[in-house]
Amino acid sequence: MAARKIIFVNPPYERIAAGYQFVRHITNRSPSLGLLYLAAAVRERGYRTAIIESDIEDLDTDRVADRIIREKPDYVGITLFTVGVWQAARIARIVKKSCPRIRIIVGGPHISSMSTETLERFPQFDIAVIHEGERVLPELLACLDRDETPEQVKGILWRRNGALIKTPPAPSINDLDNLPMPAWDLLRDFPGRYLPAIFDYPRGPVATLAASRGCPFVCKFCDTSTFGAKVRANSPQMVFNMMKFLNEGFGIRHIQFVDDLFLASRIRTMALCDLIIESGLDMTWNCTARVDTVKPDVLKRMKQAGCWEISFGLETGSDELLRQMDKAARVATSEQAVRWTHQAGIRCKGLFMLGYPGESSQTIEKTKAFVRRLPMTTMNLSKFTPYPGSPIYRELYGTNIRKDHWEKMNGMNFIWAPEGLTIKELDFEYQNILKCFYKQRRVMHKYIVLAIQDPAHLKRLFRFLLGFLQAKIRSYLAGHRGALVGPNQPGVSEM
Ligand code: B12
Ligand code: SF4
Repeated sequence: MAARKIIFVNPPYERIAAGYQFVRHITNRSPSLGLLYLAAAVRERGYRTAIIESDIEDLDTDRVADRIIREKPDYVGITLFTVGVWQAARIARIVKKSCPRIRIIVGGPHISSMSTETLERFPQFDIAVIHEGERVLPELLACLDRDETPEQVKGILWRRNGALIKTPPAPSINDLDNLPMPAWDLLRDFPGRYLPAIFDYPRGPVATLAASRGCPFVCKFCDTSTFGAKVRANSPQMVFNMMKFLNEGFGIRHIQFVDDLFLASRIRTMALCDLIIESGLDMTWNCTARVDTVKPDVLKRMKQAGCWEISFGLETGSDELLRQMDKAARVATSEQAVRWTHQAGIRCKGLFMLGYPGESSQTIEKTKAFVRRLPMTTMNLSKFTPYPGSPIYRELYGTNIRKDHWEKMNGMNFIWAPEGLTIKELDFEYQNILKCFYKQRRVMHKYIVLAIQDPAHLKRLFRFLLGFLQAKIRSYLAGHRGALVGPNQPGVSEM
């Protein structure tokens, strides 16, 4: 029997407004690390496999579906963030209509908390894999290959005669070092196309890595349902091996660590830094850390080992709001961590959130003052979104499932407003907070230095500006008087 085939899909979820496609030149183009791990795990068992990164390959739902129908795999595995569910459902519907025998399997952060609701709503998804997939998926496929029902496979939700059956949870993966390395070789044009957002890295090419999984904290806005509370980690040697493999095999010069808690263990961090320093590996990297895990001595070693930037979830300038989010840290701790990082010569990126329950004009003013006085190099401000799987989702909506909002859950839309503020006011303050930070001369200066150090940034900026100009000209020629419009993307109503 010829080897069975599975195509993995990261569906399109970019919500770039019609007519603004040129924005793609400066946005994040990171692949799904989850799909890279899954593809490696099934390939090891003899399956033929491919990965479609829809947004990065510039494919809309119809073109993704066409490609799947052309390649006629036995299985399709789709990774789902909440924001991508509707587009994924559209792909699955088209594929099923043309090739009903193809099994559609879904997994990912959205499925870890919303498996039942999602399979109830979308009959075109056949089976859901809940939580980590590297061990469950090969077992599930082996069972389906034999035409057996998968009731013995742990960690899935499947359909039997129209009813949904959930099997007991699969054990979490503790021996991360034994997983095969992510299958970067399956990505089309890796690493060239897979850049983070402009100015978010010192020099390309760039790849993402996770050195650990899990987080024991329960910040109320955060969805930790995929990996749970138990922290599991790769050994420092394995992380180092993966960095070296990427450097020697693909010429990668910068790594973005995507762990929730990169600094969960000081011992592991120091050991990894020692390995990098001793080997002389010429790579830079960035990671995310909690403000209460950094200390000057660790920062110093991290800097020596190539750490370029640390992102901190600072969220707000108000202690009261931090308390309401169940964040352990307070504004003073955040400030200390940012100053230590700055003093160590590491760039600092502040991750903020606007519109959390309890936000008010007073807390917004505190955040503005906070972003002005911190020595950060860059900041991200997301619009508060109650993601399914986060404690605040249950608090705000109870057991109501707000499927109507899924499409907007990308941190760039306010779908909820705290008492005393309207969404219009929040949108206005969103711009103001960003201006408070980005209009500072020292911030602009850092961006100019970065552009000079790596002109690739300037090239991206140039393409963006050129695209903008072309879009404007097209608009005038079409009689739209400069307004940027284009064909609409399929929406919820078209499902
Ligand atoms: C890196 C990252 C990104 C990257 C890359 C995203 C990507 N494509 O993977 C970028 C920066 C692009 C990104 C963007 C966003 N992100 Co993000 N991101 C992460 C982060 C920090 C790590 C993801 C990761 O690589 N994990 C490691 C890999 C190995 O795990 P994994 O992808 O989950 O895959 C495993 C399982 O889920 C499962 N699985 C996954 N897919 C499938 C498919 C099948 C068929 C099967 C069987 C199993 C399976 O098996 C995999 C292996 O074990 C997570 C936090 C986290 N802890 O996961 C947030 C997280 C996934 N992001 C989140 C969000 C909300 C977003 C945004 C929507 C908004 C935002 N806050 O920025 C945007 C949307 C992007 C867009 N295009 O519009 C939320 C998702 C919540 C939700 N319910 O949707 C998370 C969980 C953060 C959080 N704690 O709230 N993100
Ligand atoms: S925000 Fe960070 S520390 Fe808080 S629960 Fe999420 S991953 Fe853990």
